[in-house]
Amino acid sequence: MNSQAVDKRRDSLASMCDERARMLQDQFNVSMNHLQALAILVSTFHHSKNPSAIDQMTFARYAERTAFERPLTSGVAYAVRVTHAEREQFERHQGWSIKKMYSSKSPGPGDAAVAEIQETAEEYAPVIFAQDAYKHVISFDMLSGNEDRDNILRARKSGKGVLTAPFKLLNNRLGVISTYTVYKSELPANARPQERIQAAIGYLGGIFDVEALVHKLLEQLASKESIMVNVYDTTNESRISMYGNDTGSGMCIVSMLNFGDPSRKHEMHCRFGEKP
Ligand code: WA2
Repeated sequence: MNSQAVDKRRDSLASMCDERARMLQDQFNVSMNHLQALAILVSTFHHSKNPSAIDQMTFARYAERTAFERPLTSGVAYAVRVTHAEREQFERHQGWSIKKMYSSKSPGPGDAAVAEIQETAEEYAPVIFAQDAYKHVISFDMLSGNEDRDNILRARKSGKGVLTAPFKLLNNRLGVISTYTVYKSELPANARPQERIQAAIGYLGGIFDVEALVHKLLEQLASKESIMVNVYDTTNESRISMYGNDTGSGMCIVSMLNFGDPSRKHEMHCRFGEKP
């Protein structure tokens, strides 16, 4: 191939990659916005009403009926803040006890620290509502898993939507969790981090099923030539694959992705597929 033809191929790959990256980013953004709206719904109809107007059945039904608004998520869940002093009364009221995540399997190297924190826990974040596909997380303390814990602490300090790196969820699928905090209604918009931490009362999480839903999204884009897409979390030096199998060599185009959490970085890498 002459250099002009190579340039032309590169341009065509770049425009296809950008189109895919923009589409993925838009769908991510739309999903995140709707998660924030769900956090406001919980604040309005659960925390600001006595008695609450939301129970698990109501939440699950509403979440299911509005799932089309969150195209990259496979479910949502809501965890509530419970202090150690409130624990007993909370458990009696719910009719179940707060459980640690990952305690059924034998502890791995990273789990000892989590268990230790848990023994002296001052507070918990048990899930009380979940979309049906994630009913199994109800009663689990989201502060007892490293990724979920980091997300919750970061979300409530910042007041913004935050993301985990891709990790293996309780259902053994690869996922990314996005978290929005629900605050006591009197928190001013310009509150300081310390005030935010104190005023947090719950955490709304969206579960992004990147494996399945990114695939579905990319499939909708027809192209003459097959194109291989990989998505990475490039926040740390050792990048984490979010989507794709990273095979192939040759021309590779990198498109930037912005998923709305400034402390995480993502990239889309595109190559032409095998010649038919
Ligand atoms: N939801 C579903 N499966 C999981 C999980 C999770 N977290 N963590 C591990 N597997 C209620 O950020 C608050 C949801 C956490 C939200």
